[in-house]
Amino acid sequence: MKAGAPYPVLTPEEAIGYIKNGDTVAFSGFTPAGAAKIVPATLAAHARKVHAKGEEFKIRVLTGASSSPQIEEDLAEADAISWRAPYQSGRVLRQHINQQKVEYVDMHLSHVPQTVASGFFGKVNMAVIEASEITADGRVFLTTSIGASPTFLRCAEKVIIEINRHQSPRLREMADISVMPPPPRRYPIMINDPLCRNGWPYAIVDPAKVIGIVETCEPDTIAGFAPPDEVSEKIAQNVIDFLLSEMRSGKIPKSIYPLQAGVGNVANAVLAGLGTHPHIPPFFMYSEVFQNAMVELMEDGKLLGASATSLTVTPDKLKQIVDNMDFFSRHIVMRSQEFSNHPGVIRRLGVIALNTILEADIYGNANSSHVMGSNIVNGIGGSGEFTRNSWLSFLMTPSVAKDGKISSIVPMVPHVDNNEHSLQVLVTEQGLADLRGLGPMARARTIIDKCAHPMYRDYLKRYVGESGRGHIPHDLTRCFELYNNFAKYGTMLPDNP
Ligand code: 0RQ
Repeated sequence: MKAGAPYPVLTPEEAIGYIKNGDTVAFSGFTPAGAAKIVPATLAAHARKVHAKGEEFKIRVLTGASSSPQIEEDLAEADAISWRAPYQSGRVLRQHINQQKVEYVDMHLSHVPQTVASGFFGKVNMAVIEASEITADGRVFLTTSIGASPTFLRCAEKVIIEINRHQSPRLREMADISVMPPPPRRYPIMINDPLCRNGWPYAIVDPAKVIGIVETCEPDTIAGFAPPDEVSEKIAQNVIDFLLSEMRSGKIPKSIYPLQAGVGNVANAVLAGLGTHPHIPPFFMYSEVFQNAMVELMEDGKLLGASATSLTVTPDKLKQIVDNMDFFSRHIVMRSQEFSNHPGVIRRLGVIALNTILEADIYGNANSSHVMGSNIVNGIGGSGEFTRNSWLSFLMTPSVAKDGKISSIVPMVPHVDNNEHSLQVLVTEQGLADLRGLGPMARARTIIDKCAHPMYRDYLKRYVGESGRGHIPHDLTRCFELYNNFAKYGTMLPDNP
């Protein structure tokens, strides 16, 4: 069928007329990459007007992961979100979640498509999806992310397409899109190396569901990273030294397995360090987000290829990719998040996972999402899928936060999202604890000696020594003492100078 769509062109104001108070709306986007923009911004303005009249207007918001400022900031500031899944990283939205104004479902990202398709979230009333083109027969060419959009297009009752003229139509050359059928008819996933393709360059929608298209011309809003600080660089160095020693001993093959790197400055510093180290061989990545640092590494031949679900790069880097698409489309595959984060594929490829946490306890349970056990920062994101299923899992954190007033190594974490059974190697700027093969007491000794900041080591050793017997000794009257101290005195160890 000839490309060129017979869909009405709507103004954003006309489009939002189809979205009602209480609706569940699924927006495209995985990070701000490929996120819907003009429709949520117009919806936020509409919500403010409705609220000014004293009427209710809130929607339930689904995305692939975190999203555009129009969703995380504008819609949240307009008090127009009642429920949000599966991940966020917005300042305003975070506040609303912690004030319990927004109900937040923090979940593993590969679960999103099947959770939506199974109806576990109820009906999706509307999907708003950014694309570079939609054809008359319902082929939708996505832009800088795939995320969960293929499933949103299939499952939503109605669909609005934001055609973003700013996004290059050539982005489709990296897309490899398919949707997993429901169990028990699931087929083996034919991803046997990071660049395998098993789908199509487009997602599919029933044209009868498409209300219309809204035209826009806006770049993704993606900020660059701060240059790595001293602590991040030390953490990176500890990771690199360990990988090199494992390669020398033959535990990691000389050609090194595919890497995954999480979000944040520490992960970025590790990636940059690995990429520039003369003894780390060229490598592949099987990750979730394709980040800035990876563009140069790929051009330099250090990064041989990458699988991801979004191109979360700044506008200059995106231009570099688009201008050199003949090269990059041979080296990058963008998949739906049910494949980029699929536990079976991560296990099959032997991924080496590098993610950042807020804190860990002396036995190896980690918290990457809730400060003091209560206040959300972002969410678990893809870190659980990669940490649990990788061949080798690293979790990284500075040993202290807030100028040393908080220790990132504690007797018991008050929230666990990556647990002792998943974590293999814990890293801080102090050193690296290889926990493989260690029972709880040996883990505690290793983590305290290698990873805790010196000013907290004696306290942690005393805690273990005074906690009695058992497989994993704990004194339940004291396990949160450091947090109680912080709440009372503003520092975890008030007796320390
Ligand atoms: O507070 O904002 O007031 O300054 O927490 O800390 O060090 O700036 O965090 O940007 O490196 O992100 C875990 C949040 C780290 C991130 C986390 C305070 C600290 C600061 C933030 P301020 P940093 P980073 C998917 C990858 C989960 C999701 C994931 C994350 C603020 O990496 O969201 O991994 N991870 N996705 O001062 C109290 C502590 C603290 C603390 C730091 N112990 N207690 N506050 N802070 N440690 C997988 C992929 O494939 C991509």
